[in-house]
Amino acid sequence: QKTVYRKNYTPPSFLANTVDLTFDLDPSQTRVTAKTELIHNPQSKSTDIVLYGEDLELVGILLNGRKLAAGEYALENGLLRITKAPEVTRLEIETLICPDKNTTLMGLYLSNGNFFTQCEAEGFRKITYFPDRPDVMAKYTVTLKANKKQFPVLLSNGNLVEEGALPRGRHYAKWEDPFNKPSYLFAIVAGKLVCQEETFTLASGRKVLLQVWVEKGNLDKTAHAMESLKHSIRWDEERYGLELDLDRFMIVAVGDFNMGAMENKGLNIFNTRYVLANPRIATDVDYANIESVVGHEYFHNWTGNRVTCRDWFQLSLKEGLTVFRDQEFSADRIGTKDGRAVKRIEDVRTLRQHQFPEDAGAMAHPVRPDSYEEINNFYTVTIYEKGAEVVRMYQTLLGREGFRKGMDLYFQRHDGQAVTCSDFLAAMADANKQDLTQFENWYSQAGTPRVKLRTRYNKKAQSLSLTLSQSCPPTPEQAKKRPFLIPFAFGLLDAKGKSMVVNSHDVTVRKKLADAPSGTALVQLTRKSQTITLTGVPEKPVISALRNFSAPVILEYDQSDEELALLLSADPDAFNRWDAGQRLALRHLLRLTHAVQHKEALELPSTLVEAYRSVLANDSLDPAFQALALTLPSEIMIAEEMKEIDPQAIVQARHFMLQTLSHSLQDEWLKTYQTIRIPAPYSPEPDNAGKRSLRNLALSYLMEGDDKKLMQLAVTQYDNADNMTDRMAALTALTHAGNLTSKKMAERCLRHFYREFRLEALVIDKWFALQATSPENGAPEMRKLADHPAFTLKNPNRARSLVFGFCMNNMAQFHATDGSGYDFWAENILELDRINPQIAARLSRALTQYNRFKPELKKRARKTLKHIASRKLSRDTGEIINKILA
Ligand code: HT7
Ligand code: ZN
Repeated sequence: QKTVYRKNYTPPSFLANTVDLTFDLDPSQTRVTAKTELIHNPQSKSTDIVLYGEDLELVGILLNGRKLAAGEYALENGLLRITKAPEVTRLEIETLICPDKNTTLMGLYLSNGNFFTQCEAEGFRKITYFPDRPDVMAKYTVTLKANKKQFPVLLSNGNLVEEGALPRGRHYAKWEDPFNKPSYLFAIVAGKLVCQEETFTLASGRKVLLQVWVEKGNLDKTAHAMESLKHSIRWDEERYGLELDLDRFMIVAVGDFNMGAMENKGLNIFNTRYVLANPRIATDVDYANIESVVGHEYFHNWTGNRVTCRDWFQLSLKEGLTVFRDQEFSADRIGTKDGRAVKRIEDVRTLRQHQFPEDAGAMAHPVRPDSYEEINNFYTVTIYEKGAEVVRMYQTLLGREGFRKGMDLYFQRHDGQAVTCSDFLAAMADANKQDLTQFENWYSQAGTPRVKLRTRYNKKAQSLSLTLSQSCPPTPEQAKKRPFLIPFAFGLLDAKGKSMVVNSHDVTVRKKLADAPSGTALVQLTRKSQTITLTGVPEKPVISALRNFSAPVILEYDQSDEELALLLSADPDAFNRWDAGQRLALRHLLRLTHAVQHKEALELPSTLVEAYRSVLANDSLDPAFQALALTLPSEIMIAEEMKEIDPQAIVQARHFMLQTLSHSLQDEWLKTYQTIRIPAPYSPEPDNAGKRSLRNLALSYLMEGDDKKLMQLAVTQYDNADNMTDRMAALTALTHAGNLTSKKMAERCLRHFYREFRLEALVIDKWFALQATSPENGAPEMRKLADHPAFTLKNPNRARSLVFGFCMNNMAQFHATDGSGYDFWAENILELDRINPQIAARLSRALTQYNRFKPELKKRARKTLKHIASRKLSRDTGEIINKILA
């Protein structure tokens, strides 16, 4: 495998001015003519033109109007090289491609008979030979020609400048994008599509055309995406002063897509999952995800498109920043009492659930990686979610105003350029006249730092000393780490839970600290160990540490159950209130797991039960917050805390805690379930969604006991639901309850669900996922489901629902000691790898932490990994499997 290194970056030898593309669209053979004007880059010593190409049939090349003979260029390993090219070179290249054979969903492909493209990161080279790298930016003109009946709609980036009829039932459309862009932002769509459209007035008064394109049967599911787009446009104007720079902005939904969505300039292409919604098919979570992904892609228009990445090592420059922006957008949109905290909790949960394990495993890499074999493998939670945390830390350190100044300077300096993470850091530092040199370590070092807190209270002197020490475990190719600059926010509570004042010369009590209640102080931890002293502390306080999760670290701080219970009930920082509950639960889940392993009696202390009871009984809390506070840490989070992972013991311990909380608080759960009233008709507004999530959590706790009367509640809810959230929650509760009574009821509902929704692909995905994640179902059940006529590995959403659902979210069954789960996993990787290497490589990550599993599983996992490694693998899957085995 060829490794690409960041340190080897060299500027492109030629830059492109203009690109004029013509597509003669035909499913089995599409002809592409690419006329590119290239100009030598004074920053490069080379005079060779280097063009990338993959799976292309080259028909011919003209250079400044002259046909090149075969000996005048070299074509080797996907590189077309023209040596000693003139200073200004006009190239005309003709290629043939086969969209109907393209199952990778990169480049030009077909989905349900319509044409789509996906060019990020390196898909443009599957369309034509081109300097397919993000630092080559050009103006594109695109002409699409196709059969009119089969492909009535022809779309590309920018503005439609011409359209008309052609002989033999064909027609054409010509598009011009007024902005310079790298090839990865190029897109076309052609086929039978319809749209919902609206004229929207920007803050400046300029009018723009907004369109959401879907297949005909889905026109009743576009309203929420359109609303989300309008809210996104407004938010970016208000928060960052950024205006939509185009006259026309399109979103197109496609059923076959490798990721969530793609920010092609003016022509965003979306997985149907992040566009289509109506109450019948979409849950509250789907609605929220659609809003956030529509926002994300729209925000890329500035952070990614207007200012793009110099090379793919800088991916987090656009992704981390844009995730941060979409997180802030969604947090602002919630608008309930603890809305921003609720969003913060959800985001940190994602980070802990997915990114922390990645950072602790074989695929750990810095936010700005140093090398890769296949760039598609680096669209990771580290680049996206940890990258967003890194951006958030600038805001925490500089305040919201300081952060905005940094953003303004970033655009002022770099609009229209392809830049690096260091350029972003420099803009933040310069706009605020701060030295952020040490902050660079967040970009260059992998691994989750651990921050240890030790406190000493001196009653006589009324002083409190806090000693903060940081460390970071070794990660692949990085044994030793330099200290990070860690913004550490904290506050103090007295024994009654009242905030205490923080007095110290060592910390900043910042009024403008975003999302911090008064009394929150900020320490900049820069050394390996640092002690600060607080004075005028009249009593030994309870410390609320790392408020609002001010840095992506693991906090090591021993607090008693009583202290955690106090924080859970009284911390004015809502995030830390939630986190105290999680730490309390996690501590006992670990203790219970240990007890299961050693066949000891299982018990839950009353502190925990009572702490939960008071959260549930407290009507003044935001229901969405209550639901999060009463949701136990996941199995993966428990595993993360264990030296040697024992999946079966974890699942059993967690199940015991759920059952105990179900029994001990049964009256409260029932009361919550019966008294929460949600206005009809259904609306996905956060206020109602929050109530539904608490009500449905109560239902799932009630299902933990094998009580027929309680089970009937779920069946009734399933039968009467007027929306997918309630229907799905009831079905999940029944399917996952795992007792005989629920099983029979679940079977009937599952059959009904399939019949009712068989024509809605996204709902059938839910049907598969629900069964794949049921603790009752093992590899044999998965095989049966994989034989279902509605199952196919060719569609990534469907593959994700069943295979990923089982391998990533069904801990006990996937890690079955007989190895049946691993065998199922291996078979699917090998089959998928022939169809779609990107998706196969993602599935391969299920065992990145195999080294930490108990010995018998570790051995079995290694055998399976070796079996996969012995086969011929794609570059994508090969990189992951080999790194896991290394
Ligand atoms: N920037 C987009 C990346 C993307 C992608 C990457 C590889 C293969 C397929 C892909 N589809 C979309 C997504 C985003 O972050 O907005
Ligand atoms: Zn993105």
